[in-house]
Formats: sequence, C-alpha cells, structure tokens
Amino acid sequence: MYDLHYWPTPNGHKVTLFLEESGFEYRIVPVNIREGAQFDPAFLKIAPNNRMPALVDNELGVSLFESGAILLHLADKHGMFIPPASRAAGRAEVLQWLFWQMAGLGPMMGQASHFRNYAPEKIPYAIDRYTNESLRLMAVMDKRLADREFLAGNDYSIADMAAYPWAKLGHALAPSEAPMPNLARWVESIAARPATARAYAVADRPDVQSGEMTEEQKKRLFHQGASTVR
Ligand SMILES: N[C@@H](CCC(=O)N[C@@H](CS)C(=O)NCC(=O)O)C(=O)O
Repeated sequence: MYDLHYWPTPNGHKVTLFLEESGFEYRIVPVNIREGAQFDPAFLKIAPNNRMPALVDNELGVSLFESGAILLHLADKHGMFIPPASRAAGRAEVLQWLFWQMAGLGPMMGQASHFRNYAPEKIPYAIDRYTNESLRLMAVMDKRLADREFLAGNDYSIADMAAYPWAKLGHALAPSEAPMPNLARWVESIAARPATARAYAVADRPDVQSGEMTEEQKKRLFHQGASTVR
C-alpha cells in the first residue's frame, strides 16, 4: 500500500498516472499547498524540500520526494514502464527523457506559468524567456515523436508519465504557434488511456479542491527563501 501526498498539479498528476496504470492500491493524503500544509513538520520529515508529491511505500518502509524519483522507484520495484538494467539500451532511453523532463520541461513551463499568470507585474523579458524555452522544449518533443510512438520508443514509460501533465498544457502558451502534430498525437493517445482519465479524476475529490488563489496564499507560495526553511 502506498500513501501519495498529493495536490492536483502537474507534478502530482505524474504519480497518479503511474498508480492508476498499475492498479496498485494507494491512499491520497491531501497536501494543501495553498494553506501551507507543505510546511507541516510531519510532511517535512518525508519531503524536506517542502514540495509535493511525496510517496510513502509502507511495504518497504521507504519514503520519497521528487516526482521523478518516485516514478523511478515504482517502476524499478515493480518492473513496469522502464526496461530492467539487463536491457541497458532501452533503459537509457527512458532515463534520459525522464531527466530531460525533470530538469527542463517541468521547471521551464512552471516558470512560464508563473510569469504569465501569477507575477504581480507583467515582465515581458521573463514571459518571453520562459515561454520561448518551453516552446523550444516542446518542439524537441515533437521532433522526437516523429518516428516513434512514445518518448523512449514504442512502449509507454515513466518518461511519458512525467512529461504528459506539462506538455498537455503547452498549447495554452502560444495558441498561434506553428502546429506540433506529433506532440498533439502523443497527447491525444495518452489522454485516451483509461488510466489517464482515472488519474485526473483524483483531482475532483472534494478534499483536494481550491478556488481562486488569495493574496495571502500567493505570498505563502511565491515569497519563499532561505528563512522559509530555517
Ligand atoms: N521537482 C519537484 C517539483 C515539485 C513542486 O514544485 N511541487 C509544487 C506544486 S507543483 C509544490 O509542492 N509547491 C509548494 C510550494 O511552493 O511551497 C517534483 O517534480 O516533485
């Protein structure tokens, strides 16, 4: 049994995508990041970076933070959605696209969204920098997907699960941008998976709902620094 410390954001969806594909039993533990639940001492014990998602693997007595580490732990433990070490070439394909998402697509789209939607001033340099970098990364995906079904080859993998929740939001960044047909086909094919629908349905639970963000909540989320941690 797994406990998934979760809030319905793209990084949270990555893990419900895996858990719903696998059919494993898991409990949702809501982490209302708008209300500061990421700073609860009990949560910080398993997620010292005060970010969700985090996973408690009750069977092994292990807890993890960072969505990429969580996906890799689940995939390796159960031998699903990543080739084993004995198939090093296929495994390397998954790992490089997983790390590409964690280091590139996720952070860049996160910043693009922040400067476009939440920053108190509209700063064109920041908006353009992060929007353009996100679009560049999406074009890399589009090219990659021209001759294979999924990011790492012909099998759906944890690299796709990591990239999907961000990439599906991509069209909102620049609706007039030249079409990315391979990326669009990939988004549609993952959206059509029954497990994807179940993963996103978790976001409809009443205990993970939040409305418009208040000024106080924005301050809590967007004005963190070293003193937040000490
Ligand atoms: N690299 C981390 C990023 C996690 C992350 O940024 N989580 C956000 C929500 S998407 C969060 O918990 N924010 C709380 C805060 O900013 O205090 C991962 O992939 O797990």
